[in-house]
Amino acid sequence: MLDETIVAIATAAGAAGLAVVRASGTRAIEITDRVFRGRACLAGAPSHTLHHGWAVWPEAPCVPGANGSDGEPGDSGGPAAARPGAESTRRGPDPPRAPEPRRLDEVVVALFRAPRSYTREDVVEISCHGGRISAGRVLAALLRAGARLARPGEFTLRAFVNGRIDLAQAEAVADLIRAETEAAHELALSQIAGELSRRLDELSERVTDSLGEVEARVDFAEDVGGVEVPPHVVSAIRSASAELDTLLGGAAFARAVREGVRLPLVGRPNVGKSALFNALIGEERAIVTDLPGTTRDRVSEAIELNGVRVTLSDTAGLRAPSEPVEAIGIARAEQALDQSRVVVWVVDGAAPLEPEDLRVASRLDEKRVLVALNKRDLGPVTRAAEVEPLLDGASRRRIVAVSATQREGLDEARQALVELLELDRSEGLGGAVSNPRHVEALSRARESLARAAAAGCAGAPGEIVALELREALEAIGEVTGRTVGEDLLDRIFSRFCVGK
Ligand SMILES: Nc1nc2c(ncn2[C@@H]2O[C@H](COP(=O)(O)OP(=O)(O)OP(=O)(O)O)[C@@H](O)[C@H]2O)c(=O)[nH]1
Ligand SMILES: [Mg+2]
Repeated sequence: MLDETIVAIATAAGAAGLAVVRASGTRAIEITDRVFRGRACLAGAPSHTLHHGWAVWPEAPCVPGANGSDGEPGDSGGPAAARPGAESTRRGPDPPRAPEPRRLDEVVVALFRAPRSYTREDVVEISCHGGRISAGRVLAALLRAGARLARPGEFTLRAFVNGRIDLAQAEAVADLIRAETEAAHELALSQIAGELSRRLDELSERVTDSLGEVEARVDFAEDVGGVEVPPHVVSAIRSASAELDTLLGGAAFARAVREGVRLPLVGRPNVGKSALFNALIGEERAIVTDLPGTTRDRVSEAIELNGVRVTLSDTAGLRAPSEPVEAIGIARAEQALDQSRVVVWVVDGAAPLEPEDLRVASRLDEKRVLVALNKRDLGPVTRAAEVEPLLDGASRRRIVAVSATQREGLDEARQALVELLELDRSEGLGGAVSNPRHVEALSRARESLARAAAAGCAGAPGEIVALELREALEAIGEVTGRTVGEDLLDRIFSRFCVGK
């Protein structure tokens, strides 16, 4: 698999100044030479160099020296074949020429020789013109010349397999490309730079040290005095577990940064959900009328709160539907409410609470709820004190008086959302865990460490503690993609030097 040379268009399709076609593998340079005509063959060129020329359809392999100044790109006169006089003054009579290959585009080739490249293999990046045709032509030529089309993520996979980056860094590359906010970008960048990996490596090292001590005691019980786990090892395990607690403590926020948050506005009809939705997104997107039952379908729009992408959705007012279309809209609103961990419950603050309000309130258990007491410009009728007791089941709540139409209280509402969603973390995102796969694996590691510490503390046999520590290491290794096996054994023997 790794001996195949892969190619792909690395840039997005469509009209653009440039497009880049990338090749990686042992034959990347040789294959590119078949489709490139510049001053000289790439085969003899040093790494990290740029070469201006033409991409051509690969009829014949590039022969060193045969390129000469042929087809020097950018010349207004076109290919050198059209200027035989210039050739003959320097080199004498023209040799018989092969037919000129078909030109595909004018390009610049960047050459990166292994191992100083993205994949640690020979890599060639061909910058051609953007648009629908150029990159496709260059790609087709490279395929014709012997490369294979890369699968999604295969360049990054090779960077991982060849040991340039670990698995967490490789996954962060995908996150970076998908990032829709500055914060999501910053988070992915910190992971690519290896901040999370370094924290996990350091953690694994500490756990491996503890395991080394425990196993050595088990294996050489007579030499080191018993199989019980000494207190300093138990406390080392506890501190590793605490480190994972900290790491996972930031995971909810980091995940929100990575994936964004969905936030439906719910409530009975006519309380001003659509008006508030429009006010928060700063656009008259949803229809607002004084007729209850105006909104039928869900309308969504994203805003950014503290660097997190929050997708608000306006929903149909919750009540007993009067006709089938409204019933569908209400079913969608109920679905949005049930599926969301956090909601904005809009209440008409200028009117008494109605049975329909109470029915909405009864569906808020276990949720984080921002109550928007709307229409505050009309004077308060329903106050926070009346709403508060209805939110007993909610996991977190904030109540804010607003006026959607007068644009009042919106900053307080946004701030309340930031607090509700815990987006107000002051520490940076560097090294945070955001990927659910990582969160799951590290949660398992934390549980194993907690069990290991508890077992060690209770005087359980070292084997039990070692078992849990090994599981913790394996789980952490799942994140970075590393394994322990061999070096664990090395560590045990190098540290204890029992000498038997
Ligand atoms: N005075 C005042 N009127 C408001 C305010 N917010 C909304 N309204 C009015 O209340 C009425 C209903 O507003 P909508 O936003 O359509 O209410 P809704 O909750 O989306 O209603 P449905 O879509 O029917 O569920 C409209 O006439 C709005 O102009 C406010 O803050 N102050
Ligand atoms: Mg509406």
